[in-house]
Amino acid sequence: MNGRVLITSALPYANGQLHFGHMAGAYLPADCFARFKRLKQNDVLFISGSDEYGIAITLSAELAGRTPKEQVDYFHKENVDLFKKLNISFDHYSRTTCKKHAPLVQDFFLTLLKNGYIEEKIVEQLYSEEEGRFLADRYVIGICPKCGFEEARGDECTKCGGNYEATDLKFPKSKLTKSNLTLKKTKHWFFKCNLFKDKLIKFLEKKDWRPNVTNFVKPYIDEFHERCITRDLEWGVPLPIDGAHGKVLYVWFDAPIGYISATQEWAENIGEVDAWKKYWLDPETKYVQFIGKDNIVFHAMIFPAMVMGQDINYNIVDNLEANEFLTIEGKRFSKSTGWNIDLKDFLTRYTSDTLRYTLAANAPENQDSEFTFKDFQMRVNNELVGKLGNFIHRTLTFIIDRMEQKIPECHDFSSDDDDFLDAIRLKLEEAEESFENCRLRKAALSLIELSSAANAYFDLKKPWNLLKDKESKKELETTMYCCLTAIKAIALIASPIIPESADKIWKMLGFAGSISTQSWDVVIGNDLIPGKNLPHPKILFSKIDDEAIQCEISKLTNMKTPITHANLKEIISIDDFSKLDLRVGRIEKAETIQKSKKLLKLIVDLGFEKRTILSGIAQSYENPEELIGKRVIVVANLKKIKLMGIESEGMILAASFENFLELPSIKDAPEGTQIS
Ligand code: B3M
Ligand code: ZN
Repeated sequence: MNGRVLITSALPYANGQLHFGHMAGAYLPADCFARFKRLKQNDVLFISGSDEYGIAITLSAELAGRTPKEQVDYFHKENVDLFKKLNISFDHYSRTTCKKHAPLVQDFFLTLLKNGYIEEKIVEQLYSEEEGRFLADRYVIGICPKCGFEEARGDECTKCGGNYEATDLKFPKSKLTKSNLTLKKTKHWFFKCNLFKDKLIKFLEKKDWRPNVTNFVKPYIDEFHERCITRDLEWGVPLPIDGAHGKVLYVWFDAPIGYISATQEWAENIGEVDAWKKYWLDPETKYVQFIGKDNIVFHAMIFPAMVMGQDINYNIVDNLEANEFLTIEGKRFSKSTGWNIDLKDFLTRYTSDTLRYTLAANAPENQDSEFTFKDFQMRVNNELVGKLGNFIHRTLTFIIDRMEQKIPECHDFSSDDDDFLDAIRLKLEEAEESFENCRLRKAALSLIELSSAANAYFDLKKPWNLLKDKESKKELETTMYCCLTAIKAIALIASPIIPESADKIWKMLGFAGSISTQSWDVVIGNDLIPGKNLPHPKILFSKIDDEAIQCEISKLTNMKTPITHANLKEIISIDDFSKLDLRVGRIEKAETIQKSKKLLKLIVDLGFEKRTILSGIAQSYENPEELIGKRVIVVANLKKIKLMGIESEGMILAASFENFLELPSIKDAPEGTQIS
């Protein structure tokens, strides 16, 4: 067995569905690397798990009306399902709520404390009397200190992009209850990571990492300062010391330790409790981490510093593969604007291999890259179907139909054959180097270039002509033998990127089992055996038509912004609700009001009387006549109010979204019917 390799992918938060960007950044590249290293007979352990603590979880849970535990249980399962669908070959996928995790995190903390790397401090934080708790920045809203925006978040302003502390907000309020907040003193624990500055500089100097990572880290090293590692929260790893009631460790303190606890859990599951030590304690093990670029500081500096402060010499990252972002049709993914392709839904229409190939070919390695549906279609139709699939299909059907379905003999090579075999060797070498250096774009390119070269060779040799002439029998056999050798090479290069298809190709060459269990070098070194029967070829990929792609594009661009934050108002009793008198009303007349852009004057028939109601829906209904006859919901016992000199005698209900007001309408119930 070759050297030992520990591979980890960033632990995704269990608070929402994974998207294309996650896959392209931290999971697909890691999976291809793990699959390649297994083929190279390395002792590989590929680990990840769900990140389940912290404010990102509690906030999303509260907004979704779930407990944090319910939230992480739900999304952990979603994560697991999606990774399975995409054939991400983790050896173990754990979660930070697993029982091994908290004790190990606490041990990390206590060791740092004992060794003098932790300091207690009293700081002032925003406190809600009403909720009886300190609120972390993400729970706070207020007036932006920079631009005056009234709904600014506690950590940044979504309007002007300003960054500040939550305590800088004017009139800070609780995001959830809108209660007013005051400053109150509280104790927190700080990690003096700056004490590791020199050690870290030396550690980083020895690394030959991608420029995007090294350049990113530099400014942070200069300003390395101690970091608060505790939070006032109930959901997290509790501080294992007296006098710290209600405090948990900051999620970025606990999460990276999850790589180790997950490995310990894996070891326990396989019944060899100490097996994790080979990966974490043996300095001969190579440790490669895959992350998105927003996680660089924690993986390149803070976690290494945490490890440097331990008494046990855990391995520290050797290669940090941080990928850039993937945009979609030119824009960043965004949950809040709905600019997102639902990955799970996408995989009901397209195979995981077509997506894996497209993401690999566009991997955001040195700069942000883009996923577009047109490109996806081009990759599938021109490259996977047109080049790779076409070559395999034409070769195999030729042998099956014209050459008794058997692997032919191989005779003397012509110079064309030699050139082709050299080209195959070269592409295999290129691909090997690309995989070794986690260069997925290049590896995907080698795969397609090999397919193109193979098609060109097939066209050059014209086996259908050779078939006509008995004299050419040997040449024909050698030609087709070379083509099959190319297919074997294609299966091998394909295996890390498109594993399902690679297995199909492997079977089409008459082999049993999965190519992923083979050795890269042995597959290359072993020649195909003439005389062996070949099975009938199967379709590898299908073309995607223009209509389907158009449909995907319009689905994305017409996507309505999903409401992801419940922002519920204060809870009311049924008695409060029953004070409202809601009635069915039919709009009898609708006209614009001079000098008002927003208001329409409606005459609404409630059956027992007619009302004049002013409604702010003018901008949503440019032709007020279209409202006539619509039966709407009227708040019939609302106090009258005078607007623009006209008395309004009620209100009609409307759903407001994306600057549009939509009127719910009643079909059968007559005017005046009470709605409750
Ligand atoms: N969960 C952040 C993220 O999903 C975080 C990574 C943890 S890796 C230890 O981007
Ligand atoms: Zn602002």
